[in-house]
Amino acid sequence: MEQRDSEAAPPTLGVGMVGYAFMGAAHSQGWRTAGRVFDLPLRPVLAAIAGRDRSAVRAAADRHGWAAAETDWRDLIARDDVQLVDVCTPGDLHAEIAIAALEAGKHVLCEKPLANTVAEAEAMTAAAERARTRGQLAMVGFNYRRVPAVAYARRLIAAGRLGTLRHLRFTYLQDWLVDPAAPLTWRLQREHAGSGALGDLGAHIVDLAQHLAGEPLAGVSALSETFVRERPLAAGPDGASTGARGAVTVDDAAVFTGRFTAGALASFEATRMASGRKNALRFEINGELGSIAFDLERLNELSFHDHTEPAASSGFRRILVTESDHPYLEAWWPPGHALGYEHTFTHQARDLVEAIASGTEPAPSFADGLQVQRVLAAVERSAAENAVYTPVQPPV
Ligand code: SOE
Repeated sequence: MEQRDSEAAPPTLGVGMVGYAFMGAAHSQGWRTAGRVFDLPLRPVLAAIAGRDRSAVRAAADRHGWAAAETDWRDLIARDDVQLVDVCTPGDLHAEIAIAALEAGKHVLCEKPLANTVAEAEAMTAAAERARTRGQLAMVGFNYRRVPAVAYARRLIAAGRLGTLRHLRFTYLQDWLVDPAAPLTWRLQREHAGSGALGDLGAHIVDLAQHLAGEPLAGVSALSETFVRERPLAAGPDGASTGARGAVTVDDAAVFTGRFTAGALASFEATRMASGRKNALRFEINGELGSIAFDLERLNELSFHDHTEPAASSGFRRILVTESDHPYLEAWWPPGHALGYEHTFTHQARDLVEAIASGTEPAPSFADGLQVQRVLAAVERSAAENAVYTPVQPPV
């Protein structure tokens, strides 16, 4: 970190990012805007971005505002102007890059899910714990915690407004794999993605459920399915289809139930086969004193039912989460001037920068990411055992 050169300019935090596809673009936006929207103790500087293809990574650097481009992530980690490494690659590279960055003395932000396996996530968490003793921090990118309405839901639950929780109902529905002609990208290959809808979407809702409940899941029971088992290989570099096909080696959908230690029951559904649903992350949580409901497709709103009110006039009411005392909103627009998906990445960057400046553990930590990974592994194990009981006719 550089020294302050005047009272007005905070010291800088050099960021290096590996990967520049969808998540790379989203994280770039977060790093670009966080220091302009919030008064941060450190000013993020987009120092360098890494990717294997020289011209593509240079184009990404220009488009997203990175000062330099590297074609080897090891060179990015070695740069003196990089103090934080942001890992936005497919899951199979998370562990190697994150551990190397931590061992090189950098802070790390890693996209979700933390890893492809529990063993990788354990190694990453151990590396993060060692790095912590040297003052470096590591965070996993579960960005939906940073939707203001979700952060406000957490506040209501923590303040006891729902009382003891009984039900947590989560779905995350997309439809980009409904078409059997959709190509076989890395997200459909176990060696790259670890799992399918489960790791990609299920990881988000498991993290949110545990975050909102304030405790980890104690057990799960699951079913999963790969509805389309073979797909055309992604087109070659010239864009032309090769005609070849390959096996889908991950789940298209996972449905599971869970139990929290304090007694609440949870249900989860993660699928990329829900025709008509684009990015529908929804939840409803019912407690003895009230309920909340949220839908990412209406992300500025939170529904709240206060069950302590007289029954005749109570019911779900819509809270427009755009007031300046709602989470993160102090820095944005006047009430009613809505936020969107991309703001979650600005909030994520802000929270990590503040944690680094104050030396406090960021959340979700790698240990939180490992906990989610353990739940995903338990879901896969339960689904593989396929303990489905056939309804039996009562004896006559
Ligand atoms: C793709 O399915 C995806 O981009 C996920 O990888 C993200 O984590 C989710 O936020 C949106 O959908």
